[in-house]
Amino acid sequence: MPKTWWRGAAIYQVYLRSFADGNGDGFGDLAGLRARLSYLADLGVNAIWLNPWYPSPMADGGYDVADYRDIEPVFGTLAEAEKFIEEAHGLDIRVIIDIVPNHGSDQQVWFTEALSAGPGSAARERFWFRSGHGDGPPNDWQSIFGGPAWTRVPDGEWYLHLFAPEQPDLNWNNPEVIEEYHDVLRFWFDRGVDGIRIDSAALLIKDPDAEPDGQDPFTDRDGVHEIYRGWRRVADEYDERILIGEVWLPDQERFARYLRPDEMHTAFNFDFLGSAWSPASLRASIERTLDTHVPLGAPATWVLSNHDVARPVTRYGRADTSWANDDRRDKAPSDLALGYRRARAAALLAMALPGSVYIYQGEELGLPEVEDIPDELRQDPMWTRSGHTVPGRDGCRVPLPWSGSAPPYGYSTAEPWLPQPAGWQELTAEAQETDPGSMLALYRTGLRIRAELLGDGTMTWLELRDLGTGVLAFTRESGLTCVVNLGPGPVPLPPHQEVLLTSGPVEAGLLPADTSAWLR
Ligand code: TEU
Repeated sequence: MPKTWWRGAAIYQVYLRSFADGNGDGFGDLAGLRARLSYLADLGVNAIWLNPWYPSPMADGGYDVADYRDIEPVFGTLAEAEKFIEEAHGLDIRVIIDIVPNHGSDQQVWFTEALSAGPGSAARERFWFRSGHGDGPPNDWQSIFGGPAWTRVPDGEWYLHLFAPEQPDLNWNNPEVIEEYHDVLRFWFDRGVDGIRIDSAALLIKDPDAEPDGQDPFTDRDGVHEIYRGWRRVADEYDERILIGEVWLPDQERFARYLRPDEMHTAFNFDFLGSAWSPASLRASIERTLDTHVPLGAPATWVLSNHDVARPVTRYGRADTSWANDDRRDKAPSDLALGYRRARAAALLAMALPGSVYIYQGEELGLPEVEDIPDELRQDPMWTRSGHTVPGRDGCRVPLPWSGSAPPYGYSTAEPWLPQPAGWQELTAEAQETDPGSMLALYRTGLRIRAELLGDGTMTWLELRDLGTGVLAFTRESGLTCVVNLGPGPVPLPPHQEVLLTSGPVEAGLLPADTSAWLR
């Protein structure tokens, strides 16, 4: 298996709208990102993944793409994007972009053409237009954001949207759709992009007319794999370009099918992200992950957060550590001090495991989920589509605090598009920069050690039975041992020559509860 950059990479996710604002309009942009590239180089990441940066009406934070071959003016220009790619490469940082193939935007030319061309037209064949049943939709499918998955157009037909009505689903049985995306991939590969994150990758094949056939009507249908075989052939026309799938599937065996050698290179490990903070659950998830990845020769990925889930500091501070921020309001309050300790321990665990690791912007600052955004400022379509019962994902998308003692904390010179909480002055990059005990320092040191001793490869569990069932420990080929104490009380560290890094204070050789250590 050739060793290539992505197999053990540390990949930093930039949610551009909230990273840094370079032109003073309250929205993050490419100018802001380019000005902060040295921060990411100092952090020690190997690649940046950017959420969609294309022209978009922003009905779903840019996942409603109006033109796949240009840049959203609020973010900058195509020329700036090209400069950014060049500058990142100059710092030895690869660039991964987000492609959204399941749906476009209702403002995309294809969709406006389909509307005016009318029923039965070739333009409508690029989407899923159907006549309804009487006055109702063609079937009872529900949108993932809530409400019906069909919307009626003035001439009486309905179109399918698994997400918001502004995101009409594309028809992947249509060869024109397949060709279009091959061309879009080449457009960006030709501009130096190193990898593609494939949005909602398991949903592309669907058949609203079919009789039930034992498969889910739109998730993980067998035909979807042929699409990625085609994408892989395009990626393989270039040197070391990769495909990363956003594949949410509870079944690891089904998940692994996307990683067969002629499909995607890697996919996000949501099984690990969804694991409870318990030794049995984490160990089982790690084992399941490696059991399905190793036989395929595909490296695992380790993900603790992204722009769709509650931030680790907040979810690990609750008895229910599940990621979902799409459940009802009025959750039990989170013990943020506990969550912070566990998030630090989890970071060292994720960074030590074999494969690549993802860091979502703000994770390295230990930001909590912002749960008290005023209702009238919420932007996520989940909030409106659920009839204001599901708060949605804005709480993990709040603009980053960079410096200073009050909002907007150096993020912008204007009012940020989502408000930042008071009290984040201790969480700014500036405040953490000089504090060796900060989350930022932990990530920096962790990533530095990781580059030398961790990443791609294998691991061996250490059975430390005398320490009870609350401890997970494993060694890597380099000799580094990672010990995570998930039990209720302190445990003695196993024999070692050197303590390389710990997520919390270790005194008299005792590793406290909810703490990780890297030993040699
Ligand atoms: O997410 C796919 C997806 O299934 C999500 O809706 C997920 O279930 C939800 O966010 C969990 O809270 C991708 C993107 O990551 C997400 O931001 C987009 O909204 C969605 O696709 C539509 O493009």
